[in-house]
Amino acid sequence: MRRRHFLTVLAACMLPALPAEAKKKKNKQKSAQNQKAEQEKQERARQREERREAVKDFLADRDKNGDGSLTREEFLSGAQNKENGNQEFDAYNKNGDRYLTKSEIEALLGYR
Ligand SMILES: [Ca+2]
Repeated sequence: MRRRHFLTVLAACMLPALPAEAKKKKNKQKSAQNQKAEQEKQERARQREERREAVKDFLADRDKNGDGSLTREEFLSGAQNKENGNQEFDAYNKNGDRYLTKSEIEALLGYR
């Protein structure tokens, strides 16, 4: 009887602790998830920045009028081989207009 009483008291003491522990564990999981999400977000931002820089570098000596896109003439000015350059321009000029846009240049640089 005495032992049973002891166990009842012990259980009563432990009960409030259990939800608190569970909550702590949940919070820990949540914070790990948040941390992971934050890391992924930072990684995406880093990749975006890397793409942006790569396009900027690619445009730097080619985009003569600085409009952020390349005409065929601008594109060919940086090409070693004009014939290959023409084919490359056509291959990456997805919408067939007169320019390679930033997203088309990203594709050309292997980012899409
Ligand atoms: Ca241009």
